[in-house]
Amino acid sequence: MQHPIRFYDKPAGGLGSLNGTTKALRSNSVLPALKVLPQLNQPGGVDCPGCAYPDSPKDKSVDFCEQGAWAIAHETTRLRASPDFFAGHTLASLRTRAEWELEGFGRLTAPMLYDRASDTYREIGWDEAFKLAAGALRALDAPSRAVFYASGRSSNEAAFPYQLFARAFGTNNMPDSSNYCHESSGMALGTTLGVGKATITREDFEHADAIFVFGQNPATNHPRMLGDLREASLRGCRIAAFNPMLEPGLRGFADPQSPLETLTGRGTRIASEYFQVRVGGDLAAITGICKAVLEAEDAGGKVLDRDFIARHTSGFEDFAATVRAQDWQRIELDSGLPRAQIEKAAAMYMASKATIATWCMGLTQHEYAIETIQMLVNLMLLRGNVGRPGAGLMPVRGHSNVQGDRTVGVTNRPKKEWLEGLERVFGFKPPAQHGLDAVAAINGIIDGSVHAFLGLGGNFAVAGPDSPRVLAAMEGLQLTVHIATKLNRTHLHPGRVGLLLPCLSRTERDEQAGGRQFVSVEDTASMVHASAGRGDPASAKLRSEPHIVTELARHTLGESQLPWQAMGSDYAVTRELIEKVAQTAVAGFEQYNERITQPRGFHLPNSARLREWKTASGKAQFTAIALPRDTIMGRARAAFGDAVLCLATVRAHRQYNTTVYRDTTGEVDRYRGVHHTRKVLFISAATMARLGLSDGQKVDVHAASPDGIARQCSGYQLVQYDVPDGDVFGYFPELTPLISPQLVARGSLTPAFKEVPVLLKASE
Ligand SMILES: Nc1nc2c(c(=O)[nH]1)N[C@H]1C(S)=C(S)[C@@H](COP(=O)(O)OP(=O)(O)OC[C@H]3O[C@@H](n4cnc5c(=O)[nH]c(N)nc54)[C@H](O)[C@@H]3O)O[C@H]1N2
Ligand SMILES: Nc1nc2c(c(=O)[nH]1)N[C@H]1C(S)=C(S)[C@@H](COP(=O)(O)OP(=O)(O)OC[C@H]3O[C@@H](n4cnc5c(=O)[nH]c(N)nc54)[C@H](O)[C@@H]3O)O[C@H]1N2
Ligand SMILES: [Mo]
Repeated sequence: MQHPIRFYDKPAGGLGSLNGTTKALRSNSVLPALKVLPQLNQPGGVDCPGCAYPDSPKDKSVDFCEQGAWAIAHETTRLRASPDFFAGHTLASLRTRAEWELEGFGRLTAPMLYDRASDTYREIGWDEAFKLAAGALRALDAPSRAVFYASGRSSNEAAFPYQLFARAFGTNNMPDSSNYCHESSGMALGTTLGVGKATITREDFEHADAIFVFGQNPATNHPRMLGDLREASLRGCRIAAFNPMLEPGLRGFADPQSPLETLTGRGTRIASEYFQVRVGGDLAAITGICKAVLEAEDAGGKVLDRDFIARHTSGFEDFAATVRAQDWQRIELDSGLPRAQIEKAAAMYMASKATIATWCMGLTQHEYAIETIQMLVNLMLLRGNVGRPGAGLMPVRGHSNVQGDRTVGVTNRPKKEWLEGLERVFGFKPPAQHGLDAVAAINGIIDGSVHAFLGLGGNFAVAGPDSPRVLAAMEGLQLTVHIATKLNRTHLHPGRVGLLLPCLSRTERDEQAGGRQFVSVEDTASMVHASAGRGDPASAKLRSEPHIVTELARHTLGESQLPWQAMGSDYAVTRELIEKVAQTAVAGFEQYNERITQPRGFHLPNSARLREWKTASGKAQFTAIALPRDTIMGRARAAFGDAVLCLATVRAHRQYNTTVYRDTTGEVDRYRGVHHTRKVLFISAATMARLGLSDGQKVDVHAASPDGIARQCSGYQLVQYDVPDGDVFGYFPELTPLISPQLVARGSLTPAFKEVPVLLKASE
């Protein structure tokens, strides 16, 4: 059997990225993509539909990355999944296809309705589609039977009418991709700093002395951030990475825009220190750093910002006492890091005058995600690292407008002020009771209490836990409506009325009755800016997301007092309405329509950045957290024995969430060196030796599920890799069937995608 790994010993970026960009273009669509790329992330251009990393505040002629090029090439593909295509493929046959094949059929071109007799999707007219959806929604016995899912790629101008539709219909059942993603970050920051968003902007990277990067693989998922880290490193900023996997992409980076680095293949060092915590060990590691800082203070080191702590914070004494009470042995055991390393991280933190902490899914998709991020806030508060230049916290968001969708009301837990704003502007009383989040929606679909599913983008069932069971259960729904650009597996399990409604993508021209439209999005640093597609639509039958959403609403709710048609035909109307609702709920939307035309848009003020604390105590809040004893892995090992391993599901280089890209040269995960197969598990030599397994061997992965349901994925090849003993890593979405919906983060209920107890058995 061929070993799938070829060790990658070059810095990230460089020629590999340039080749990757060229391949992206060759693979699909040279001309359309080449037209889009120069406009990407530029004033007056298109916001990259890839990640939510902020645009450059400087004038840069190029502000896109290899991964953006792949996203654009796949969006502007010439391939079409047309009605003829669907006529020739039953859903049963499509269900046997791999993720990349579904994606590879190309753009959807016409509205389709599922026909059970032929097991195919068939074209119908738009008006008929809207009427069918409206009829099925109105036939539900209660509004709470419906869920309105949103993936974070939609614009503010689509998301706002979507949440208005759900609430005017009578429900807050608005699960979104945030529930799967940074929910824990929003909650942890909200309780401690009073605002659930990053306290820094991209400029701050130019002023930091130290940057701590937790649980993030930016070479693959936020390559533009790697450019900022490279510049920081070049000017002497120290960078610490906390990651159980030794990620080659975090160690060095050759800037594809630097001819010297690209040609010599010699990059710039990114992480000056690499801390290989155990999976789920960050809470203990950060507790240890806090403890070392407090010990240095006790030894007379004067390392705390006493003035800041006194003036701006609350809860310091409780927090400090709890941290002091944690013993080093326990910290070492739980974090997987020796005390000396933790003290090294603490020394680095104490030597820095301005520190930034960033994080991504390595912190959020864990049982104790909220506590971990709260502990990180504690650490930053100790030296006043919030609300001054070059210092602060940044959850690096995933989907390009996931933050904006939340700002304009897409959430199952709306704030009171937002609902009051809706009532004031629209004159109806929105439901106050919180709705279903993603995991609750999954449970509702499985237990039959949910009857209708609408999805504004995304791949709901495949992106969530227990995908096979959820997909099967979706066929029992009265209604499924998917607003999408491309085919995916969730679409292959339609309800009794099953609609697939194709929409314009972000790179395409959007003409409405009110003229040519543009949309707006908010990045992870709270910059709201415009995005205007110019390309020809993939099909004349495509409609824009705002049009589809407002027409669905109008057909369902009738011509009430709500201005559906105005919002669907002139997005300036929507922005004006957002501004009105936001007036008393979200600061910073004043003169939205005027300011959105500024070249780089505008920044939504962040109260914590201004050192105004909108918390219960009116101060920045320290949180006293003791290391937990009751854990997912502890419970699983007690029930299933010591052979239980902790599986963290991660992304490969050639994928965007559930969208898997096929690279004809077989490259799957460049920096980790994986080729030709995604069915691999990264595992340490020590773990293999302990379990009697060997490198390259094939295994079946069995979930050590808390609910007793058998879950299995077969035929995974073991790859020896530098990871902690007891932890294994593999790719989602393929391994998602192992995940029980009971494995969630406390408080945020985000699935613990990085903390799945599994057992390995040699394949027959
Ligand atoms: N090209 C591309 N770009 C993307 C995406 C994509 O799929 N493709 N997805 C977008 C989205 S929605 C998101 S949310 C982001 C995701 O961006 P990331 O969070 O970078 O993505 P993951 O692959 O989930 O990687 C998480 C990292 O966390 C590490 N990790 C796992 N467990 C732990 C742990 O317990 N502690 C620590 N410290 N680290 C851990 C893994 O080794 C890995 O390096 O990227 C966005 N950008
Ligand atoms: N096991 C495991 N599961 C995970 C994660 C993990 O780390 N491990 N990460 C989680 C995270 S962080 C996230 S954010 C979720 C992502 O969950 P989702 O957002 O639901 O999934 P995506 O794969 O991003 O959605 C892709 C689909 O979106 C549609 N699409 C693409 N562009 C557009 C557009 O412009 N408009 C519309 N209407 N549709 C469009 C296409 O049909 C495409 O198939 O997955 C989560 N799932
Ligand atoms: Mo995400």
